Amino acid sequence: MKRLTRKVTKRRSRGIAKKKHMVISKPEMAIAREISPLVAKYWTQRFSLFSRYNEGIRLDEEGWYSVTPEAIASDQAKSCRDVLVIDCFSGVGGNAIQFAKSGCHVLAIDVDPQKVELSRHNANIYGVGDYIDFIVGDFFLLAPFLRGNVAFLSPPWGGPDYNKIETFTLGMLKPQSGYSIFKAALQITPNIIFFLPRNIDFNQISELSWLSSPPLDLQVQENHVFGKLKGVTAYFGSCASTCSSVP
Ligand code: MGP
Ligand code: SAH
Repeated sequence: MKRLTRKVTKRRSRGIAKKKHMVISKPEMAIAREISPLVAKYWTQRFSLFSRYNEGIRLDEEGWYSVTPEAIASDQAKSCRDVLVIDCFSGVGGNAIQFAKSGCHVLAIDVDPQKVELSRHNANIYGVGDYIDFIVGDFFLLAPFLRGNVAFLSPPWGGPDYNKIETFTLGMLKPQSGYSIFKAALQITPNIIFFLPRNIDFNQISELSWLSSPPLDLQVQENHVFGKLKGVTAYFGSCASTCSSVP
């Protein structure tokens, strides 16, 4: 029977280009005036979301509050090199870009055609567009037909208000529960990386590993940017042994 590891590691992702936060050009000021109050908080973090933000990175409202900060996406991508990764909820490309940068080929799926266009555009800015196949589609319908070495899951958490809940449960994930999302991913591969809210119920994460028999190896990592906890990443199957566990 495979070993189940429940060690939680803290991973402080180094922030990127902190200095750039201090310099706001005139065109940027104009953009700042136009953005919605919801997006404003994330706009101030723009260089930790995409270090090449100033080269023309584009996001829509959901993209702003959902994109994985670059340093975290880069850490997550280090657990898999030179393999085929299915990014099942690819958004504006924060993760797909980092997987491609670490030598993986990526199948980036999103149900929203605008997101797919934005992620294609952003991937080209990072020079990795050729390593990503972009698909507009519903992950749940596509999953039975997909094969890959790693499935990456960063589904919607229900918007920025997720953090008002004391304990976030897998049932609160969208558009289906975390259990359904995980089961759909198991059709592709047992090597799954799941990016989850920082207030997630940790007991439920280990329940996911028991959906397979024998239970999947599991490693859980807390993801910090500039010392602030941003999310939690659960690595299942072979990803549990390859993820970085440096405190
Ligand atoms: P946050 O907690 O909304 O922001 O999102 P912040 O700045 O930590 O809030 P503060 O008020 O506590 O300071 C933190 C990170 O979580 C974002 O940068 C995204 O990477 C991730 N995230 C947030 N949401 C709402 C989602 C989501 O719906 N889906 C996914 N996949 N990631 C999300
Ligand atoms: N990791 C991404 C953010 C993902 S946000 C990044 O770094 O950019 C979650 C995404 O899931 C949203 O873009 C949303 O359009 C997409 N989504 C929601 N339901 C989906 C479904 N059934 N199939 C595929 N994508 C879906």
